[in-house]
Amino acid sequence: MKKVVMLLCMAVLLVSGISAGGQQEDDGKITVGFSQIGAESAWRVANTESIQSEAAARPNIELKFADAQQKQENQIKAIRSFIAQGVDVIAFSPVVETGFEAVLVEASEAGIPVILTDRAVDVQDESLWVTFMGSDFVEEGRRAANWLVSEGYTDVNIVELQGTVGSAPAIDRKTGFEEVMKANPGMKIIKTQSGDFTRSGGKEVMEAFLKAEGDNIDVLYAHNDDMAIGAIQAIEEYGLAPGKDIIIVSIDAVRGAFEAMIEGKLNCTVECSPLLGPQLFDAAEALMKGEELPKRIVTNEGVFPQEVAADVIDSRLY
Ligand code: GYE
Repeated sequence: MKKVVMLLCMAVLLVSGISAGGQQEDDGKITVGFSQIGAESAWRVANTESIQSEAAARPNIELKFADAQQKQENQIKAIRSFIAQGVDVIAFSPVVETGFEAVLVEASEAGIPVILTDRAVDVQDESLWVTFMGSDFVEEGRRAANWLVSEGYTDVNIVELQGTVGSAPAIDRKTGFEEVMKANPGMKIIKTQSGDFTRSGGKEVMEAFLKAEGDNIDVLYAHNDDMAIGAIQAIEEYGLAPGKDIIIVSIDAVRGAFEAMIEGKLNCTVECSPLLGPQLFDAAEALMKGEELPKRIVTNEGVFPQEVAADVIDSRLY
């Protein structure tokens, strides 16, 4: 009898000691593999901080964090390595929308649930991911355009700094903005190009816009604050006053945008919260308890025009 009990105990230990991928010791923790895009913007840095600090604050969470340095191939490699390590949950913020199907099928075959944070993927089989948490980027684009309309900037030449080509926020922020433009035919986009969501990209592309169009530009719409901040520098170097000669609206609402607004150089920022850490680990814990998650978890966000910048800057968390 003793022998049988011992054997049983060993079997239980063996089974419980091996998780989905079969190589991991079970210390009662939930292991989450997270593939981050990189550190292209202040938004992304705040997003990483939110995820890492929230994981550190939860004793039941073990985070395996991988930085893809803006390369999709690195994200795919990281996800494959999470599968091989047998993590409990995979989470990632896809740099672009397409091209993730194969690796998501591999995760699904390994029985590992996938949570999308911040950005969506474009896959036919939506059961390949459990939930997508993050902002409504189309709505952000609408909000940026609606702010211009509400200020009377409806008969304007606009230049647009797009985010990373093929990324969900670049595609959606353009769509939302153009939707509002359709109802306001005096709003024209005269130049549009990607600045890859970086300050240096924003500056470089704005320099080219100014070279081509100069005084013809009334408004700059930047898909994120970092590109707007880079563009502000280009506008000043060109000899125009950002925020006055060229009206600027951008997205994210990071601290740098509030500083630029207080200096009168940026006119409006549309909020996009990077503080997804708590939501992410709540979802991972719920999954491990066998709970059902909503397919879409949308972040709550606002719009901040220049007039309120000084009043709210101290309450900003990123
Ligand atoms: O707006 C930008 C970042 O995916 C919402 O990525 C995110 C975007 C954010 O680089 O600053």
